[in-house]
Amino acid sequence: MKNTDRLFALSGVDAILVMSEKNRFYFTEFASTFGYLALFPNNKSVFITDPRYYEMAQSLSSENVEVKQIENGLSAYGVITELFKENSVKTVGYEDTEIVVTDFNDLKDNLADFELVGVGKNINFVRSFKTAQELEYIKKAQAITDEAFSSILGYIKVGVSERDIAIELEYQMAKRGSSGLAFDTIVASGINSSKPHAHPSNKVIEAGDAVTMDFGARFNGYCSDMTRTVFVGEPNEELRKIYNIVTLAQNMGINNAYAGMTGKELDAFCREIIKANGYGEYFTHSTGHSLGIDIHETPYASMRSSDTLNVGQIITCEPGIYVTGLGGVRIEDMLLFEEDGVIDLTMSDKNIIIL
Ligand SMILES: [Mn+2]
Repeated sequence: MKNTDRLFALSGVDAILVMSEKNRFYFTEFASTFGYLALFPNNKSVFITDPRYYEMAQSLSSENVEVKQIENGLSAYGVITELFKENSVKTVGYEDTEIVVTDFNDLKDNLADFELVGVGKNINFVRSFKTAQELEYIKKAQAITDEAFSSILGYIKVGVSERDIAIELEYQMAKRGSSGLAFDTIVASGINSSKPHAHPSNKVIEAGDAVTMDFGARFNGYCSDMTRTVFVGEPNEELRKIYNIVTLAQNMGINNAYAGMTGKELDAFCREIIKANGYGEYFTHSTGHSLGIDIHETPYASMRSSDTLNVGQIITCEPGIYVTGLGGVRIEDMLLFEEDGVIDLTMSDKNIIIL
């Protein structure tokens, strides 16, 4: 069970009701499709679920989580209300960032005796500081991703389709222990590579194509994310130039990243290089995002981001240049902020690869 002291210090409520699957998983590391997690100050918590999970959830008791069962036919809110009253709760934090309107209306009706306070942003903020164990999972997910990339290079050749490459990448990640995809794999070749988030199609690789692959694995519920662009046969002069500018921009971001900077500053380090080389208008997305259980988490690195990038947080650095009719290049690594700079969690080579 995750320590919740920081969350309560930020939120100033008597209890927090966690309803979303991902946040239940975050706090407990117990995967369930149904349940409520009631958090109280001083790391006291109660997991409320139905008979489908009750027996499995007993493993949580070793983590000092009390497990309560909703009896057949009764409502979860009955159990929750009783629990809050026993604990003299007046204010209840809820996930305003996750809950849909109908569930919110239900929540208001059923917990009318308590004052409801949105704490979703606080949960997201706390989640952005990775624990040693979470970092281990993310590093393992990235190691799987790096190995899958090395293994795919011999497979990419003229005549193989984008879909085939995506399937092979996914197979190689699964074989190495990925429990699922961090997100839908992107493989974009030739003129398709000018679309940053193109879906893999039946287009086959042709000589001279840029092939951009953006993909990630999952390990124990945690994501990795990397992008590489490789060339099949000699790229034309402009694509080669673009590759060098994107590499330079990404290096500028990585080498100048420090804890305490803003997401806007990190974005600017990459963006200015691309602008100075005449491709400013072709870098059409932001520089990076954090990740964890979700593939996109706070903090963000963009032109508008006022997020501070702190020790213990992760951010991707993924500049790109996309020219319609020609193709595109993106290179993405995951960075971990430490006291004296960043650690690049992505091991794959960034020197131009011509297959
Ligand atoms: Mn990404």
